[in-house]
Amino acid sequence: MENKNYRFETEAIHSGYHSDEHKGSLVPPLYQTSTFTFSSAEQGERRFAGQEEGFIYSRLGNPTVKVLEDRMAHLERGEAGLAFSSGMAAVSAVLTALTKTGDHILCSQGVYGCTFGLLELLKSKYNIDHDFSAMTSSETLENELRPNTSCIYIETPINPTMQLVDLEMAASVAKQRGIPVVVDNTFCSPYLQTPISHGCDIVMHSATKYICGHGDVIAGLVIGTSEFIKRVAKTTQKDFGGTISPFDAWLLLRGLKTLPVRMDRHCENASMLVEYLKTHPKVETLYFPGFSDYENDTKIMHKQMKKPGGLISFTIKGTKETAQLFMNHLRLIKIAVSLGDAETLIQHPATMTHAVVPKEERRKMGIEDTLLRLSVGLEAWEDIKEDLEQALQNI
Ligand code: LCS
Repeated sequence: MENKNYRFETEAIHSGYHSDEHKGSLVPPLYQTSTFTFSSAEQGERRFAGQEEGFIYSRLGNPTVKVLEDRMAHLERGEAGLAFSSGMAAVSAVLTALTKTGDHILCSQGVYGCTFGLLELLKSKYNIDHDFSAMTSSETLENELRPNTSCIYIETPINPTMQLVDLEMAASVAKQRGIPVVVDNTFCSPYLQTPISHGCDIVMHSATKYICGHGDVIAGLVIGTSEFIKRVAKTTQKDFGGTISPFDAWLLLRGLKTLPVRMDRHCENASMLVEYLKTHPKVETLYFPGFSDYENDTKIMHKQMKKPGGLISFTIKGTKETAQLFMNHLRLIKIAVSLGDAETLIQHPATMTHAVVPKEERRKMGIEDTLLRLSVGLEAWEDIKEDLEQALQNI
């Protein structure tokens, strides 16, 4: 594509790919190969020494994967991107690149259950400590930073409680201390939020979700400065080896083309369902950016998000068993973890995505036993509503 800045919808289809470099193929070709041949022993030596550009071995780089990495860097407003075999491979490569034994990570008040598990593992095995912070103001955030804090790690909206963190505020505090802010942008995708344009340093994704959009890939992505991405590519990605397969990268490129169209529909459907759920007598509390009681969330949403997104969390009046009974009555909506797919999915965080988080910690994060998380799909919203309605009538 020519060197011009197009709008997001156009960049999602074209950026990072030049068909003239690939025999005119409209779609980026799938280089399903583990390795690349050298024309001579000397060429192999030069490539390994970094004296000549070119591919070596698909764990170290692959042309299909490179298109995905360049496209995502563009969409996230970063300098460079790196693709991984899962979101957790991306999180662990970033956190281990940014820390050493004795360091401390300051983390948003909630995170995905396996990210919590990774933080616990880093603490018990490598003495890399962490704290959770509500991050409600620059004063509280400053007070919670320790001399050995080596990065701030943020999910916004937080999985699954949907609280928001003010990215500009976090970035300005971190800048004064010279430490990077890492943002897990999985819930928004770059269509709804670009943390780098709010001063944050590193963005990561579980690409399994909205980036893929079709529920058929597990993958992760990291975007940051060229210097940081190069460092991760040569260390915690290359040596831990959480590399994406070329076919999965190819599927993600296909998914990305429709990201804006899909996100608009996810968001429209979610807003309609929020309207329905917010006054339902069997729903206790609803968590959705702009609708929740969290202090300042509406202001933060308008500042950094294009739209509130496609995920709704809510508590059911009753007990854990009432919540489970409700799930069991659903017919169209599937009981499954993951999110961002065409199919509407529902899950019970306390016993599923956040079951690894001890009950006391779950409470602090706001994950009650009656909390459910709905990933609103692309079906007709009326059909999703009717399914919710009949299941709510049955409890
Ligand atoms: N970050 C966030 C915010 C996530 O929601 C997940 C997975 C990950 C990272 C890890 O990505 P993965 O390795 O699975 O690609 N979240 C899940 C969820 O909420 N339900 O199932 C998986």
